[in-house]
Amino acid sequence: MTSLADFPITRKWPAQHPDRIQLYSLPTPNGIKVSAFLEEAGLAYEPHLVDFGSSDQMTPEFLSLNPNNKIPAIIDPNGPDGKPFGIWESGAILIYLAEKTGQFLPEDPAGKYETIQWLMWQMGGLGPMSGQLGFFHKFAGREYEDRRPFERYRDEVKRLLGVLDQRLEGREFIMGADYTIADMASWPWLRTLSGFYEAAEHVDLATRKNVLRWFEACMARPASQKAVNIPARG
Ligand SMILES: N[C@@H](CCC(=O)N[C@@H](CS)C(=O)NCC(=O)O)C(=O)O
Repeated sequence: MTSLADFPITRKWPAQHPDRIQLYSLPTPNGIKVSAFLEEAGLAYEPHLVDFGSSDQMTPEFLSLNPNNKIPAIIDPNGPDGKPFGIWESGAILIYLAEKTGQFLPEDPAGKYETIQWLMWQMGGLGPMSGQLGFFHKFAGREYEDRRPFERYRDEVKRLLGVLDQRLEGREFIMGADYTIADMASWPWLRTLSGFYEAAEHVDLATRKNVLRWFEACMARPASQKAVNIPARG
């Protein structure tokens, strides 16, 4: 596609600023990762609210960009080769934006792939396991008589937090002194586990001192403070 207007999603969510990155999202943990990056990098972008209450993510317009019916998704009007480029999956978006801007991802190959390793740890571990724990602890799954699914995800999240705690021993952020996309991918899940999911006690968060210290530092960043409310809920 050669122009932003060629993307059918723009019919439902018209661009007021077609020169800016178009963000289709909601401030959930996966959505916040991307708004956190955009705010940190100071990129010009236009947020569009994808309202789950109206099943916006299931509309043909949304599915034309992300057939997987999940936020976040973006279109960069100035993508590779100067052409508009749509991309979804929060981890892929973070890598894309980091490489585009040269920020929040080390340039040296070892540092770069180690950061991606921790990003993938979040994408395949901390995120999905926490999401399942949320379902079995806070949402419909909490009514299930069989507690084994809850216990399984609780124990797995507990284990993952232990791994993160160990990694953060003697390190300010996951990669050391520098805040990277690995941190941006992970702290929004800590926020949801202890906040919305009310699961902190179940996963022994209070004993994970390094995680707690790191989480406070990530959340205190001005970009994080803004990101947690972007796009503003209607
Ligand atoms: N692996 C995906 C997961 C995205 C995801 O699960 N998004 C949720 C909100 S946090 C969603 O859009 N759910 C809507 C639905 O499943 O219909 C990513 O990281 O982008």
